[in-house]
Amino acid sequence: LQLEQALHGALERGEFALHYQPQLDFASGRIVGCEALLRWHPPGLGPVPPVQFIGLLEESGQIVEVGAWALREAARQAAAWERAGLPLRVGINLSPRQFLNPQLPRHIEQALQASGVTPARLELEITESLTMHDVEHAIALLRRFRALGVSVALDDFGVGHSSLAYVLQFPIDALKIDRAFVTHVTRGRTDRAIVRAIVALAQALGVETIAEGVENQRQCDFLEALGVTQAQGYLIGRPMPAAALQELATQYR
Ligand code: G
Ligand code: G
Ligand code: MN
Ligand code: NA
Repeated sequence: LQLEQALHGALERGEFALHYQPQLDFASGRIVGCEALLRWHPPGLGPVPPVQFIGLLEESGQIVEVGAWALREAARQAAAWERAGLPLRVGINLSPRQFLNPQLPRHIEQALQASGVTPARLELEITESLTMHDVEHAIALLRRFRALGVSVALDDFGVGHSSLAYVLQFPIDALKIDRAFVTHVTRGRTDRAIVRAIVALAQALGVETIAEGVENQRQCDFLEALGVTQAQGYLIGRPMPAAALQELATQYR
C-alpha cells in the first residue's frame, strides 16, 4: 500500500528513469542496440525493483501514461545517440495494458515526431502472451507499427503458449530468446535443441535472434556457434544509465 501511494504523481515528480542494457552483435563485434528498462527511485525509499512496481502500474492503469513517457524518453535518447554518431537501436517493453490501449499508435507517433529519430531505431518488445488474446487484432496492430517504420521484437520467446502458425504471421524484426534457455545452453541438450530450433525459425523468417541473460563467455561462445546473432546479459553489461551505455558502446567501436 505504501508503494501504491508513493506511485501517485511519481511521473510528474520525475522519479522515473530509463536504464539501458547493451546488446552485442556477433558479426560486427559491436554494440548495436540496447533494451531500455524502467527504474523508479522515490525519494526516501531507495530504488524499487521493477517486479515490485510494474504490476502496480499495470493494475492502476498508470502504465499507459508512464509507458508513453518511456517511449518518448527512449526515442529522445536514441535520437541523441544518432546525432552523436552512435546509431543504436533502443528496445522498449510494452505491457498488456499498453498494447490493448487504443492510444498506443498515437503515443508511438508522438515519440517519433518529437525526437526525430530514425523510426527503425525504436524497437517495441512485445511478449507472445500479449498477442494471444486476440491474434487478428495483434497482427493488425503490428502492421500499423510496421507502417510507422518502428521495429518489433518478440520478447521472452519460447516460454509462451503461442502457436507457430501465429508467430509466422507476425510482422516482426527479431526474436528474443528467453533467459530460461540461455542459462543451460552449455549443459542441457534440450535447451540447446530449443535454441537451435528458434535460430532456424528466425533464419527462415529473416529476423535477428537476441539471446537474453548471457552471463558467461561459454554461453556466449555456444550461442554464437548455434547461429544466434546478438547477445544481451550481465556478461556484456548490466542495465546502466545512458552515459555509461554510450561510453561502453564507444569502446566497442
Ligand atoms: O531489470 P528488470 O528487473 O528491469 O525488469 C523487470 C521486468 O520489468 C522486465 O521483464 C520488463 O518486462 C519489465 N519492464 C521494465 N521496464 C519496463 C517498461 O518500461 N515498460 C514495461 N511495460 N515493462 C517494463
Ligand atoms: O523484458 P524482460 O523480461 O526480458 O527483461 C529483462 C530482465 O532480465 C530485466 O529484469 C533484466 O535486468 C534481467 N537481466 C538482464 N540480463 C540478465 C542476466 O544476464 N542475468 C539475469 N539473471 N537477469 C538478467
Ligand atoms: Mn524485454
Ligand atoms: Na525477456
